[in-house]
Amino acid sequence: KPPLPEFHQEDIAKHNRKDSVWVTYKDGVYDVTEFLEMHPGGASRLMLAAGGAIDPFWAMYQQHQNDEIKSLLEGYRIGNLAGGQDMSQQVADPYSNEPKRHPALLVRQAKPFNAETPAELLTSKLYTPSDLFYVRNHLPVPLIDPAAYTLRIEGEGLRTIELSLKDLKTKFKRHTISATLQCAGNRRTEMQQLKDIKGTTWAAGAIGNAEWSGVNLKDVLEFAGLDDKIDTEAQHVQFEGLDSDMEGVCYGASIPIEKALFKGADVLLAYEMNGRPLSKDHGFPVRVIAPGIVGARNVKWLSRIITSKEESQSHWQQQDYKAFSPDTEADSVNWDSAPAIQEPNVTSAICEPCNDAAISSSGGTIPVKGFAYSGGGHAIIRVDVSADQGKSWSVAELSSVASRRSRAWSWTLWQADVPVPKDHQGSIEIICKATDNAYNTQPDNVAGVWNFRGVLNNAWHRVQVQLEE
Ligand code: MTE
Ligand code: MO
Repeated sequence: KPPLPEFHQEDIAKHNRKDSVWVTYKDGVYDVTEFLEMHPGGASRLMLAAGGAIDPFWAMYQQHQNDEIKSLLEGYRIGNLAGGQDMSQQVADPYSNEPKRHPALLVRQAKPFNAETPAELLTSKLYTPSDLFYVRNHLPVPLIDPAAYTLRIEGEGLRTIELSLKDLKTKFKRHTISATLQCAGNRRTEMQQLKDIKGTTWAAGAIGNAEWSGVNLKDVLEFAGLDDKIDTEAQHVQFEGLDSDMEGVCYGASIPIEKALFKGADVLLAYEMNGRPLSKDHGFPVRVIAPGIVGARNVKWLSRIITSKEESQSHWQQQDYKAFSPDTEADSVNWDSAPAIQEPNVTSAICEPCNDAAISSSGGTIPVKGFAYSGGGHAIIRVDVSADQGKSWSVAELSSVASRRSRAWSWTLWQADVPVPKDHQGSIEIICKATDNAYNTQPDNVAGVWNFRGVLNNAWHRVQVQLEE
């Protein structure tokens, strides 16, 4: 404990206005007034803790608990809590009820839980086993009693209704679709290697494909009275989850209403994944599956659906999950200058061999496997693979779940036998790129698509391998 003045809680509590912001952490007192505008989560988030302890906030958002942030905070220390108090002792862990997880998942952050599927397990099946499917949680997993669960539906053009889980299962036709979910931050590490990015570190495994069953969102909206041929002013469908932060603010997102209503839209309120009830991590008892749309809009633990003139005003719709120019910086960004990500761009990745693998070159070719995916229902039409820096390309063999025109919601798995370049020096780079049915394809390098949130990285995917005789 540094030899600094001691302060009582009552003194600290007075420093709760923007011109003087004090907080405590463990046994320390900090004047963070100057840091306020630099807080990555926004000044208003930090103001919630002004005049008091940040320990409960850091227990919720444990991404704060690293040496870099702790030493940044120490730089603002002005004193110690009187009487040797340590506030962290009084905070309950909001993550004490988390479900058990498969040990093979690669955990990128423990609290909230974020974990991806290991590359070598990703492409063995067209459907990713549910317990190996990546998990992306922003908050603790909510505890939900399925018998007490209700889904509220309201908004423009609707009468307000509430449906139980039983209502959903018995009053509406059951639909099953195959669809891929991918986090917008998938492949962020490649961007982080170029230039530092704050955000969950993802290799290429924040993606998975599953069979989802539930009811059609369109059927439920119509049941609540929506008639899009008449006068509805609804332009967006907002979703809210039952997971919430310390102020009771829940996870939320929205999709444009046409995405829910067009013929063949296939947006589900899903209660099953791969033929079994949803697991806790994947949204039990009901989640949105908006196929062809980025993971963030597929709201889990669904509690409310609101048709509206407006998009969701949630942090994740308005101040996250948007991509900007490489020169746009976090502290000066105008969030309103870019639309929320909906349909992700075409991407692909090599899953086998993995980076730095030692492989035999004796057969003259290298077997390469991976996935490709494009948003908006675009089918993958081709994947090209090169082992000589793009001088020559092998066309991969594709396999995918059968899909109808403009409704290719599932990824494509691929494999290719790529010739070993004759002049190799013992180590080579393998590259892949995919093309979708709109002839969209991938950019060759990360630099041009780099953005400070590290989203939508779809540069050519590259792995380095060592060749052995
Ligand atoms: N829904 C709620 N309620 N809370 C969340 O944190 N995360 C979103 C989305 N839905 C999230 C959510 C994000 S960013 C992604 S990528 C997907 O869920 C991940 O779904 P999964 O964990 O089932 O793979
Ligand atoms: Mo995500």
